[in-house]
Formats: sequence, C-alpha cells, structure tokens
Amino acid sequence: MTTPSMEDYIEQIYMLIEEKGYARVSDIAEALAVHPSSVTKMVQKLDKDEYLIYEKYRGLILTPKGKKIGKRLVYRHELLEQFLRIIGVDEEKIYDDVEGIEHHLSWNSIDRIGDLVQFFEENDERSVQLKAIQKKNEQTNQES
Ligand SMILES: [Mn+2]
Repeated sequence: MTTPSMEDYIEQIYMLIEEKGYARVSDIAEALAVHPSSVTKMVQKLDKDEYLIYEKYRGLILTPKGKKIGKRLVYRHELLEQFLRIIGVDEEKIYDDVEGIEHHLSWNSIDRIGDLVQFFEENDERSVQLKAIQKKNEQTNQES
C-alpha cells in the first residue's frame, strides 16, 4: 500500500524522468517544495519497498512496479484536471484542488469519473447543456 505522500513522490519522479530522462534529489525537492533530506529519506523508503533503485552518486531509476504505479498516478492527476475543467471549475483553482483530492478517491471513483469525462467528450452538446444550467443557477443566486 502507498500513502498519499509516497504517491506524490512516485508521481513527481515519474514526471521528471518522462520530461528530463532522470530525477535528481534536488529536482524532486524543488518540485514538491520539501527539504532535500526529506527526499533522501523517502527515496530510501521507496527503494526498500521496491518502487525504485537509488544509488547515492548515480541517481535513481524506477523499477517496473514503480513505473506502473507512476503512470497510473500521472493519469489520475490529468484525468481529475480534465474533470474539473469540464464541470467548469475556475482554471486557477484546478491544480490545487486536484492535489487536494487525488489521494482520497478510490480507483472505482476514478474510473467512473473517467466515464463521465468520456460522456462529455463524446458529444459537445452535453457541455453546452451543463453551461446553460450553470448560467441559470448563477442568475438565480444573484437574484436571491
Ligand atoms: Mn498530483
């Protein structure tokens, strides 16, 4: 089992390796806004749990198990951003809201949200209808 904190690290490491080809302790620390010593500690735990292989002077690589979960965590983050965008959440709130909820939903909920995103993507008219409801509610709220 992974904890929310472990998930943040694996997600970030996966993204760094995708973008740059490697993930240094200093880059991870910067991305997560934590002290490098916290990164070293977590990386050692993730090594022990076989999510990655860490060698002090050679950097780290994800194991197949780490890669698999990393890929799912990045997918989950992106899906939730898409979901909040579709339902009309303000752009500047989306990232923080996803960070706040992503670790607390079951994969069952994630998959159902995936269905909903697909439901909206398959027919633009559905988004138009949702926007019409939101506009109506906005007007009602202003009146009361
Ligand atoms: Mn995230």
